[in-house]
Amino acid sequence: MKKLALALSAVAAMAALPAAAQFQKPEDAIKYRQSALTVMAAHFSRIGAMAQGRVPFDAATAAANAEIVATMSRLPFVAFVDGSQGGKAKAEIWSDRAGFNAAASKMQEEVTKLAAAARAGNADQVRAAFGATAGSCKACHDNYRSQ
Ligand code: ASC
Repeated sequence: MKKLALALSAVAAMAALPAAAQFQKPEDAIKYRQSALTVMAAHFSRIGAMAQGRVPFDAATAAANAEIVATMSRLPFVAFVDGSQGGKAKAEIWSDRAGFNAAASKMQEEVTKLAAAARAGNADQVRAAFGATAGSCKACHDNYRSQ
């Protein structure tokens, strides 16, 4: 537990560093944000499989995956640093930063609710929170991600 707390506070400290201090090259920032989003999606989809009834609901599995999604959801956005336009990121991220930040915050709020529902072990709440979270992913992708 102590190790986990240390690891999580290290993640929080890194996320708070200025982006320019974290990435030597724009490609590093692109790789970092894509990797974080990929890991987040992998764990989110495991909850989706339960929410959509493709696998039986298991509270501990939902909670473990939601915890990872919540941690990962804090990481990508510091990597949309100036000069790192590229990957699937649309130019609107840089021209409409306020809108992008709002979409990111909305997703993080929905993920927080998803994690709370998963910790409570309530399948109906997890299902509802999964849908709301997926909606927040899609809303951001529609405006800020190219296909
Ligand atoms: C996922 C995933 C996303 C979102 C999005 C929701 O599982 O990888 O990017 O959900 O598709 O619309």
